[in-house]
Amino acid sequence: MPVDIERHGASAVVTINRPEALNALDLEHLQETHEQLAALASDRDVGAVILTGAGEKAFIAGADIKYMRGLDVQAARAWGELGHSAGALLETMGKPTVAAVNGFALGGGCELALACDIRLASSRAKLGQPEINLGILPGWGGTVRLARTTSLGFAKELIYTGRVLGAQEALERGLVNAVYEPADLMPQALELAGELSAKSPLAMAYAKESTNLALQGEHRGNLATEARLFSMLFASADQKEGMDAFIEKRDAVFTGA
Ligand code: DAK
Repeated sequence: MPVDIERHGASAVVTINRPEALNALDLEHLQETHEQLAALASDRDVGAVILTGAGEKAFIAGADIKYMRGLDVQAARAWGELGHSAGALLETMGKPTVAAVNGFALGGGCELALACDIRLASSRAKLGQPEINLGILPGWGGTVRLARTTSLGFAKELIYTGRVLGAQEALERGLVNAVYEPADLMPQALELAGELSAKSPLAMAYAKESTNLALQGEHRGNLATEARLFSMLFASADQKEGMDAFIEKRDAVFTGA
């Protein structure tokens, strides 16, 4: 299969399966990734999604350069839109998305990791936006999301030079949330996804929706959205359960109601 899906309880692991090309995304793999993400987004049994790459070397070494080489303007536009749409699914689906960056995350690979809510990296990971060296620019959201995740000045440095970072520097720059030994990466990602899946799905979806607004749009409007989403949660059974559990000194059991 071009993309493997594994369920671990309420967590789904999406693995790009093309290790012979360092999981570079050609049309088949990108389309399948997109389809699988769309299906997981609407699956109420899934509480969190982990994105990773097959093998020990790569997360995703980018869009497939050999495929892209021959694209004309129209095909490049459709290709760009498909990548954007995959990124938008990761960024906006109403459940947390975690990138388990197990090796090279370059170009479009770094961009899909940036579209995830949280990035965990192996100590062997290498991240960057080397598109400038191919005569193009990051086209799946990298120019925007890298600046939002790190800083504008650092994003410009990486995008203009194409420099590739090790995991430790990525951590220091805020590009990844944590770094683990390679063998510990997936257990840690599963533990985090399991923890997030146990929260109230509605509170999680609203928390994600509101937090996604943080660095864009109009400040007062964003605060108003937060207040509206906050108050709507008081119509949920999970809000009562969460507060009852605190008062009764027990763990909450959320149902999504
Ligand atoms: N595309 C195609 N094949 C790739 C690939 C890629 N991005 N990355 C690796 N491979 C293939 C290699 O060609 C090689 O295949 P064979 O030659 O054996 O058939 C195999 O994977 C193993 O790679 P290497 O032999 O090169 O392995 P090394 O360990 O020596 O080097 C490396 C690993 C990751 C440093 C190197 O493979 C590398 O530099 N790869 C390219 C990384 C890169 O430049 N990534 C960015 C791609 S550009 C758009 C929107 C978005 C985008 C484009 C357009 N629009 C809006 C239209 C996105 C662009 C990108 O992602």
